[in-house]
Amino acid sequence: MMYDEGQAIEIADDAAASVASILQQVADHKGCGTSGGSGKASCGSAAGSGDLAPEIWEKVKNHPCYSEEAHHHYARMHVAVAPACNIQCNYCNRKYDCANESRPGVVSEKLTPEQAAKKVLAVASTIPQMTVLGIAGPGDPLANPAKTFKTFELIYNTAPDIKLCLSTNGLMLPDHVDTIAKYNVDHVTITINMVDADIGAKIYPWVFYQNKRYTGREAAQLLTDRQLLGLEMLTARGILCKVNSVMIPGVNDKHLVEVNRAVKSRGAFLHNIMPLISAPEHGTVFGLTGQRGPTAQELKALQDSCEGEMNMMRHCRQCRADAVGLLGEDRSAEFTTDKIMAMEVDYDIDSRKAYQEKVEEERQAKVAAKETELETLAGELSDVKILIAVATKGGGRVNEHFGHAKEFQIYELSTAGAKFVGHRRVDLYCQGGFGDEDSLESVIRAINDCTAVFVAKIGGCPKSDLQAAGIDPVDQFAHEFIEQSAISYFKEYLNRIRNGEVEHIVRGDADIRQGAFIAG
Ligand code: CLF
Ligand code: SF4
Repeated sequence: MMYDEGQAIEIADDAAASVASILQQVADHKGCGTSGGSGKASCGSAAGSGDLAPEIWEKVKNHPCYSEEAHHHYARMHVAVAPACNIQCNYCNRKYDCANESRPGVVSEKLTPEQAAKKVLAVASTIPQMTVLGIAGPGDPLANPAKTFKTFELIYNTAPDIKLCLSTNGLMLPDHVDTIAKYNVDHVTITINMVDADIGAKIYPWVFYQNKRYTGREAAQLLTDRQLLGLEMLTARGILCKVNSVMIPGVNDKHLVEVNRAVKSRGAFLHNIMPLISAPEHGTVFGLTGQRGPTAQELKALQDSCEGEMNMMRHCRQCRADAVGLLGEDRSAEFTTDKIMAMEVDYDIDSRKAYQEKVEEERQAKVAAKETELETLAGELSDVKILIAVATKGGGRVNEHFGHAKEFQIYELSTAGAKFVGHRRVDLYCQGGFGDEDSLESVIRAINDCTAVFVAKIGGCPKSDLQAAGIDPVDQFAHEFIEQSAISYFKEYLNRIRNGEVEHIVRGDADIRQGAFIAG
């Protein structure tokens, strides 16, 4: 199926004007169909389209990064067509993928644009809920503009139902805004770690721009100026922008509140504050100097403090540059270059659409179930809040065995309902059919701030160790919807407090598992 390019761009221009005006309202604190009178536009994370303008909802409804709710149902893929980079970040070792999106230590298989296009069509025909193609490395996509835009052009012309997404350090962004708009790249992420060059000089040793190498404060000033200009130009065109920031304790952690304000005022839609992942074996400057990353509660506190200002992304998985699948899973090994080249591709837009309609039905059922359960909480007066960890394979259901979980999704429960607040990667507890005690200890440390862990199934051994650690293992909601189950559990928890059966304890902090990020 081919697009009429002229017609598509004309339509896109009209829509862009409308979206730009909505984004301006967001920036002006007027909100875009705001909820609760906060003036903050919601990313439709829980309530579906209800709290978003229709133009924005169309853009985010099946983008797994721009809508927390969509990430339970829709997948994205990356193609690693962009090897070069034009800056140096102290959290990056250039032997590996760009750490602005990936976790450190991951190496992706590089592709030509033609190989990448074949891969996209192969994945789209195998995984019909794959709705977004992102280019996020392994270097900076805009330091490789010919390969990046050739790939987008090929997909724009052959698979118009796939949303195009780009992630960049922003240095070259102002030069490419027209081309980004021309290919309907409707989602752009800029990694902005500072708006103050003194702080920037501690993060970026150099920047290479127009055949000249800049260092120190001058490099950081150049980078921040270009990033903010690029952001303004994109939002003026109605292109949805997300800002990624790496939280580096003692360097930019307090400053990120200022970054949040600066990007919100320029119309950014979403802010994704990610933890620094730093270990000596990554070979990065920060890894070698012992710069630590934040704890789980430090990260959550910063995200909570910025949430009053704008939408916060809390479900980022710091994906590799050739990631494929739902955000919590990695199916890249099924789509290596050898396998793709041997694959028969049957790209059928109608069957993809039919499949996605089924996904929407399930999604609506989930939202309805949550809302019904939420009504039963009405009138509850309590300021108790707890966190729970959930083992899930996707679909918004409690459907993973404890021993098979590679990550747990974290929900905060209160009388306001169940809110997704993050995830914790863990090492597999069950290896070759046997539980591993060291892994169990690391899992407990990763969810130590949680009152309960919801699983589809759990063995006797880990169950008693979790109970000894004060974490309630819950398997009564196997294969049920997560939020509905969580609200039901919370009501019962409040009852048990009232009856004196449990004493509510505010739990401590938890580890962000640095080691769990090293493997792909
Ligand atoms: Fe990829 Fe990034 Fe697009 Fe998503 S990822 S280019 S916006 S399609 Fe998403 Fe992955 Fe986090 Fe990126 S979870 S690392 S935020
Ligand atoms: Fe590494 Fe990405 Fe920074 Fe370039 S922009 S140095 S690839 S983290």
